[in-house]
Amino acid sequence: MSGERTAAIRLYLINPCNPLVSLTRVKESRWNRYRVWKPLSLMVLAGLTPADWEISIVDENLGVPDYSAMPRPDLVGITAFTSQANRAYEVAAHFRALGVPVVMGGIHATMCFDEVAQRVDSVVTGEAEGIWSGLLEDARHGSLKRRYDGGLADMNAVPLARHDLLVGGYAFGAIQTTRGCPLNCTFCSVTAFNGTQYRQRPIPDVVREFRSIREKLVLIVDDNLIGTRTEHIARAKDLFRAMAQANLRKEWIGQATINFADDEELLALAAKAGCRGVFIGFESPSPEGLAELGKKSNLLKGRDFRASVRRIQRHNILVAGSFIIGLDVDEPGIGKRIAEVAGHYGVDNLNALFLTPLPGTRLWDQMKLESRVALDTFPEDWKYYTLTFPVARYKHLSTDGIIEEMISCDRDFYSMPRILRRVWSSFWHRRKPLICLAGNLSCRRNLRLDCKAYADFQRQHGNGHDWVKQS
Ligand code: B12
Ligand code: SF4
Repeated sequence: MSGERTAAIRLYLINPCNPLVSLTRVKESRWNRYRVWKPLSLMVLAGLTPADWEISIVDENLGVPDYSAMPRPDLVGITAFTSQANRAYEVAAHFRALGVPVVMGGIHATMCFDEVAQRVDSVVTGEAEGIWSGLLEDARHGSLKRRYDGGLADMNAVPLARHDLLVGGYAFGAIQTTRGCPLNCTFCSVTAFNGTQYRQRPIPDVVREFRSIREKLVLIVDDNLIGTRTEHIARAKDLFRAMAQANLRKEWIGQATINFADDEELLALAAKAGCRGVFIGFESPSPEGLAELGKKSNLLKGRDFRASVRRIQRHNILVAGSFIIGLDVDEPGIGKRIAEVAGHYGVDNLNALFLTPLPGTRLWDQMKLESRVALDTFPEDWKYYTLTFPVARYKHLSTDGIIEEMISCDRDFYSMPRILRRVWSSFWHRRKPLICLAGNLSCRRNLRLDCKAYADFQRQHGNGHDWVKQS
């Protein structure tokens, strides 16, 4: 872009797809529609953009458009998780070949600045609130800098996201009420990216933004919706009270640590504010595993996970439990063990993932040091960093072995008798048996697709990178 322009300036904000990501396989199961989520980062960027920019948000998860048939933009902004980096570079190359400047931001750009800087015109590291309007001014004058570092934003500066720009095609809307996480688990990027300081948006902003969301169902994307300290919980209660009082008529799901279960008033307020489901990271069935991952909050002495899950469910809130396979303490049989433990805890859904070193995490540093990052032909291999492929060398499990563990975990947990038992329990406790059934059947159906993806992966990568064989 060169020279000053007074007419509207065209900005494309793009969320690249990853063809290997099962979450978007809507065709295979209608219920997968409920797993395609809105790219909130781009709606926030749009909220920060002055009115004289004409903005189009493109979410490739809904289908890859024919960019050459679209009007030429003046500037392209791309967001990407690590698993989307390859596709992000393809999109960037397309527009750069047309002479359109490309800016990339988000978690991958922040963690892998050097790699990204080689492929786009300008890289934004950190949160965008403090630098986006200046960047747009620079773009307008044809003087984009190579790097803008937004650091951590002041939560008063977080704009209302432009929910009006992405309508149709989604089952859930999305909103954020806090950033950062007071915990610092070894495998997680959140603390490295958003900091340990737990920052909360002003409650009136959240309520106002909620009102602008069209969808009845909403994902609250916060990594840790309630926090850990007394003052965090007090704020969460205030937020839920304000949401209930505003009579938003929304139902929402969120992410929290297991301490969500420890406060009856908090649970009652969350349910009243529309909470219908919560993702909880249990991570490992053993205290040794939890210690290895630095998940201190789950190590509380005397914690009874089963009773905690029940307490949450009593408020008509579904619990989806997440576990990780591939820890140094994990031995053959871990898959079945996780399925058993998740069944014992009584979670409604189980999400088991492979231990994955994501750039910028402590796990990454450790595995790099020990030469255990197996799939390291970057950027090509980033597409496997979805947590659904074994990309590392695992201490007691070969590549084939860990895949078998994952399959046996899912097969056990999603076996028909176990699904029916869960649905019956949900019915008996007057919860939501139909939603429980649909969610479980959808996961069971996806298992077949996962097995095919593993077979393709094994064909391409074999067992050549096994740690077990080498050590
Ligand atoms: C919601 C969410 C999802 C949704 C995605 C919704 C979507 N389409 O965006 C779902 C559930 C689908 C999902 C899936 C996955 N996720 Co996820 N997800 C999140 C979560 C919790 C919130 C993201 C969000 O909306 N944040 C709110 C926005 C406002 O913040 P933001 O994205 O950081 O954007 C700000 C800045 O980064 C910057 N910015 C961002 N993009 C751009 C672009 C430009 C041009 C500019 C200038 C600036 C900029 O400006 C924004 C405003 O400050 C994050 C954690 C987190 N704190 O970010 C994990 C997170 C991003 N996910 C993660 C992972 C690993 C995954 C998966 C790979 C695995 C999994 N099973 O969870 C999959 C794969 C997805 C894929 N397509 O490949 C990791 C990513 C780490 C990494 N290095 O990539 C995170 C950080 C969580 C973690 N524990 O480590 N995820
Ligand atoms: S509690 Fe969750 S969001 Fe917080 S550091 Fe651990 S895994 Fe990340």
